[in-house]
Amino acid sequence: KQPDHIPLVLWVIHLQKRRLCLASDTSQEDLVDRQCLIEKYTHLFCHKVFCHPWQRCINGKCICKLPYQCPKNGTTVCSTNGRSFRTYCQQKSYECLYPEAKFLNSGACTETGQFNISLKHGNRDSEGIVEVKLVDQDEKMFICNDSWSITQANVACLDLGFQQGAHDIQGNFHFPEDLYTSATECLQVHCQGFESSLTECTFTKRKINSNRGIAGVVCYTQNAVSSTNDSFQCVNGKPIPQNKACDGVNDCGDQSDELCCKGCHGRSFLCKSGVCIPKQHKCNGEVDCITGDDEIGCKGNSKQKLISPSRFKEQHIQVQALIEETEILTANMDAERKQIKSLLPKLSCGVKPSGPTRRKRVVGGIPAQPGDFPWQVAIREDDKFSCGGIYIGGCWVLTAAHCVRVSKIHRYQIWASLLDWINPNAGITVHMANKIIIHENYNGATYQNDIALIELKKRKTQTDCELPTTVPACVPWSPYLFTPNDKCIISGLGRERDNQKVYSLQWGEVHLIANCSKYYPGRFFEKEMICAGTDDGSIDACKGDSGGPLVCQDANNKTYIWGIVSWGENCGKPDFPGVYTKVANYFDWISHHVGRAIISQYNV
Ligand code: 4AZ
Repeated sequence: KQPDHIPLVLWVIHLQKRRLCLASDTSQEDLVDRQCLIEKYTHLFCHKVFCHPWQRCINGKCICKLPYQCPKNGTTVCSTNGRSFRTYCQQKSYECLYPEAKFLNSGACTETGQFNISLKHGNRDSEGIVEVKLVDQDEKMFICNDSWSITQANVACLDLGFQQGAHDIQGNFHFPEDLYTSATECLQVHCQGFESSLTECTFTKRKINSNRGIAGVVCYTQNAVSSTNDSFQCVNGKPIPQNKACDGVNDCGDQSDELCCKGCHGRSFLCKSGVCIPKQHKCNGEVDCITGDDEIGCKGNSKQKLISPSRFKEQHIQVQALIEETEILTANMDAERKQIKSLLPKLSCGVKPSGPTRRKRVVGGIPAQPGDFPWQVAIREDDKFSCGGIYIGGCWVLTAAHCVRVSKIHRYQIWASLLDWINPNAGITVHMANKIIIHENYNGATYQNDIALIELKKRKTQTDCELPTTVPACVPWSPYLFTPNDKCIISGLGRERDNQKVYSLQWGEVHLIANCSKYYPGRFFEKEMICAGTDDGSIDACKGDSGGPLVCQDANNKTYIWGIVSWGENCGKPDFPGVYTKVANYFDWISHHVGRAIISQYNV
C-alpha cells in the first residue's frame, strides 16, 4: 500500500520480491551443478542451447551468420541505421556482426518513425520509470507494471546501453502527480529475453489501472551494487540472488543462471541437458531443450495440436477479452522468428525408414532383423570381418583408429546391410575405401582418440556412394545429449563370450556408466571415453565389434552414435564395462573432415 505521508511518490510494486518470499525452503545451491559452472556457459554455447536462426553452431559456439545465409522468405524489416532488410533473420545476422544496427520496426523504413526509450525520475542515469515512444505512435508512454518482469527489464537496459541488463525491477521513483493523473493509458510489453531492443518485443496498449502502477527499472552498473555471499555470479559479471538461479527465468540476461542445473524450482522445467526453461515453454510447439524432452508427452501429442480443445476455448476467451480492452501496436517478431526457424534446412539422420522395429537379443546379444541397424557396416580386411563401422552420411564411415591403417587401404572392404556372412542376405553392398583419416592424436598404447574416418570410393560415373538401404546415424554435437544410466544399444559381428565365433549381426541393450575411473584407474579418460554395460556384465562388446556403434535414442527417437567400440578388460565380465570413444567430443574433428553440411542438424 502506498504510504499516506508521501502522496507524490509512485510506488513501483516489486512483484519479484513477493515471489522471492514464497520460494520453497530447499537449498537453492543444491540445484546448481558447480562442476558445470566452470565452463562458463551462456546462451552462446550450442552444447547447452540451440542457436538462433541468424546464427550457426561452430566449435560449440553460436556464431553470427552472414545475411545471405538466412532463409529468403519473410517480412521486410527496418533497422535503426535506416536500412531495410528482406527478412528479420537478415537484419539480426547483420546486427550480430554490427551491433549498432538494431531492429526498428517490421515493414519498410519511414522518414519519421523513430523509437525512443528513456528512464525518468530516478536518482541516476541508470534507473527510473521507463518511458517509450513507439515508431508509429506520436506520444511517449509508460509501461504497465503488471507486464513488467526481469525479462523485459533486461532488454530495456540492454537497449539503453547497459550490457549486463537490469539489476532490479523495483525502485521508488519520485514522480510528478500531475503527469501521473494525465496519463490514462500504458503499454504492455512482452519479450522472449534474447532481444537487443524493446522494439522487438510485442506491445499492446491498455488503460492504466492505478492499483497496478507503471514500470521502473534499475539497470546494472558495477558501482551500483556489491555482490553478497549468497549471490550467484553470472558469466557476464552481474551478481543475482542465489535463489534466482535455476528457476527458468533468464535473470542474468546471458542465461548463465539457467544452464548448469541439477533441478529447477519455481515455474520451470528441467531439460535432460541440465537447463531450466520456463514452464510455459513446455509443450508450446517449439523445441527448447537440445534433448527434445520439452515437447514430448504433450496432450494430443501431435505437433499441430498441442493444447486440448477445452484449454483452447478457455485461452480463446481470454484472448478475446484482452483484445476488447487492449490495442495491439507492434508486429509479433517472435512468430516471425519461429517462421524463419521452420524454413531452415533440415538434415535427415537417425530415423529408420521402417519405423520402430521389434525390440529384443556381441556377448549376450540377439540377432538383428533387416533394417534394425541401417547405419551399421562391417569392415573386411582381406578375407575376414575384422571390425565394425558406422555410416554417418555422404560417403563417410566412422570407425575406431585401432581398426585401420592407412598403409593397408587397398585391403579393406566396407560391407553395408550385412546381417549374416555365412548366409548372405539380399541388399548387401560392398565398397572400397578411397581415403582413411586416423585421428592425429590417436595413442595406440592408451587408446586415447581411438577414432578414424573412412571415405568410400564412388563407382565410375556415379556421384554418390550408392548405399540404398543404409541410413546415417546422427552425430552428436553436444556432450549433454545423453547422461549416465541412459539405455543405449550396441551391435556388431564380433565374438561371443569364450571367444566363440559369431556369423551374424547381434545386438544388446546396455546403460551408460558414470565414474568409470573406478573400474579402470589411470586408464579411463573422461573427456574422450565413455563406459557402458550391464550390472552383471552379461551384455558387452567383444573382439570384432571394435569400430562399431553404441547408439542412443533421444526423446524423439532419433538415433545418435554416442560411442565407438574401443576397448575393455575381457568381454562380459562384471566390473569391467566396455569402453567407447566419446563421439560428441569429436564433432568438430569429424565436421572438419567430412564437411559441416553432412552432419550438422541445426543451423548449417
Ligand atoms: C577387442 O578386442 C575388444 N568388452 C573390444 C571390446 C571389448 C573388449 C575387447 C569390450 O576388440
